[in-house]
Amino acid sequence: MTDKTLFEPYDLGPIRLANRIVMAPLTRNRAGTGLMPGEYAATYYGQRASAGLIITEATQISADAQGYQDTPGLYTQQQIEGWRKVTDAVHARGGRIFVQLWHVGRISHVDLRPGGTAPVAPSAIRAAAKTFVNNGFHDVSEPRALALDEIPGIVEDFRRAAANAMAVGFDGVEVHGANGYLLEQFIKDGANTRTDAYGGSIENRARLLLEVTAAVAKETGAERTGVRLSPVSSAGAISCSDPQPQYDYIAEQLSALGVVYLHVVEGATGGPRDSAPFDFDSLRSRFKNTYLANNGYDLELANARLSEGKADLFAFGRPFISNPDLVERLETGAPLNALDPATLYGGGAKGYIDYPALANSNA
Ligand code: 8OZ
Repeated sequence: MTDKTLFEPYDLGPIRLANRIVMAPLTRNRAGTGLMPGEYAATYYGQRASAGLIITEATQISADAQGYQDTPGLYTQQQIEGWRKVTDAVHARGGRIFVQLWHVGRISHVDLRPGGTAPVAPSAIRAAAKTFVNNGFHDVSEPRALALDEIPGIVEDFRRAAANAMAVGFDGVEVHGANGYLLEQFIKDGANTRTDAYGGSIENRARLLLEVTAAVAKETGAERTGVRLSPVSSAGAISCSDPQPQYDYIAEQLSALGVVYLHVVEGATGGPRDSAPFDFDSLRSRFKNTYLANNGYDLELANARLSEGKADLFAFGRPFISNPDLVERLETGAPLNALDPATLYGGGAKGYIDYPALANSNA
């Protein structure tokens, strides 16, 4: 295989991607009034449409699902209509876009929550983590454990948001099962001490993720449903005593559901790839569809892993923030723009839609 294959089309289920480079979901905290996509969101995503696939920033399935200031939702009519501008902008430039559906669970703060109520979680275990609220970082609030009879409502909120996504022109949906948020809180025993059908065994801890994914896939088609996982990440101050058998099981079950891709954060989210021992090849071998590799990839590593057959698609995160035409730059060997960390979260156009494309690029 040659380096070229990264830049050749790839068939993701029914969707033809122009290349194998995926824009990772990136939280930017720039939602507008009513948590609809912000004023510049369509421009921002449209500028990045030369990615083979864009996965949007994490997007709330309900008011209950929010944990950070100014992150968008996909549950009100206004939000739904706001996303139409984004999908249109990406499609007008020949791009493909999935929306990442999100419930933060215990990573939240009472000041953001409907009625100032406690965040919901599998168990009443507070994370030693902070969230961005009231324009600053604050400790997350003490959560309460979801009652067994509340769980179908969570599944239903994911399903409804998936229906909204398809109605507004997304090419598919990614279930956010990673980074210490609600679905991962159920999966990992450091956050889940339940004794009902959603806690304890490997099967029980995987149950909510699998129920949500099945419900989403019923709305969108499994061939338009991806799932993101982070088996060994401690993002959100979470731990898991048995990640290998837990995630081997999940990969098998997601494969049986026919999910189109597994998006795997290999190592510590945004950190070292070798933070803990884990056999990621084991997930790939258990999952029959597309494997989307994430975490610290550059062109060299992506090419190496592609030629070894270790992954099909490769997610790039921060480089896409500062390089709207990242694919062209990687393909031509052009230098990359540097990232301004000060404008990552919150603010307006600066650091969002003003990173320059190459002079001859169409980004
Ligand atoms: C950075 C800041 C806030 C949220 C994730 C949705 O880690 C996030 C996130 C990232 O998945």
